[in-house]
Amino acid sequence: MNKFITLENEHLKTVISTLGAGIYQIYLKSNQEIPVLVTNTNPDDYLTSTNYYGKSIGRISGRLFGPNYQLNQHVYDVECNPNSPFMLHGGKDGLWIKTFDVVSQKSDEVILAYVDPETNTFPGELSVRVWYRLVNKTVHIEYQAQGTKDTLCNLTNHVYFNLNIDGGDILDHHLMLNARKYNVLDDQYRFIKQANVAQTPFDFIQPKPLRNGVLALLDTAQKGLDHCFITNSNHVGSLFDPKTQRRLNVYSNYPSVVIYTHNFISKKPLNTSVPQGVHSSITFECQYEPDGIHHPILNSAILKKNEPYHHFIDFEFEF
Ligand code: FUC
Repeated sequence: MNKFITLENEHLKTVISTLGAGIYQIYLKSNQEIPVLVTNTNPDDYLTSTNYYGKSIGRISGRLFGPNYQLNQHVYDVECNPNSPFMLHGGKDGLWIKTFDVVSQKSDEVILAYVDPETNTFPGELSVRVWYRLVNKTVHIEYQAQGTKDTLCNLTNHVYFNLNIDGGDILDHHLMLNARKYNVLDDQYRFIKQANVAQTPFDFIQPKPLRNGVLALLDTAQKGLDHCFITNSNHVGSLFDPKTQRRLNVYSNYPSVVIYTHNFISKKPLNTSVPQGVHSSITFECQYEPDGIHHPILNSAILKKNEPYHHFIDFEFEF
């Protein structure tokens, strides 16, 4: 049974769900409580949405292509999504749909835990802890995991940001990414090669409005940004809304980030006036590169038996 848990300090209020160890909403506390996440208006829709609003994603994030992968001379079958050549975001039994236990809780922090059982796709049990902590104007996320066998592990969070939800879509938000390379994808999202962002719609080395980059990709299979950027700093990037002067700075010790501009529709009601949520918001899915096990140039996301997995993502707000 899911529980919603509210964390609060003098600057932020955050609503956490035990189902999917997710973030349902983040409020900036100024003269009013300002929501900055696009999400389902109905909490029940949020719990089962395959747009993964705010959810913790794992064991793998992004697409793991089938029919299988090899690890330690053993071939593991990939349980692909229906009518897909890949598993997306851990598949139908991914962490996004699992109910986590509350291990400890204070007014401004909570630790959630879940033990993911062995499956045909993922060897060994994986003990996962997700720690949410409010520190001044930062939502701090820590992922800890440990497996009983060598396995794949690539955990992230899937919140959709809009710093001015009442202002419509995010195409006039300014994005900056500390990333000089991105992963080129084919129409099925298979990794093709790494390429420089310079002089492409993926060049956000200098902050610029999202509009031109997103609209230049409308005719692609991705219909906008839905790509992995190779970051060259713990400061992943920043999002700025010129109308409200609000800013989000993202920090992580992951080597890459998938940026997704909500290019596909939501069939369920959202807290935005943008029709079906298209381009209403943007994710910063900090992670290892998707499908890395199949491409030696990428990080494989292999977690060795009993090796500690420890990553963080910080969402720091200026307002
Ligand atoms: C796929 C992913 C995106 C996002 C969306 C809900 O398109 O590539 O990153 O998770 O699903």
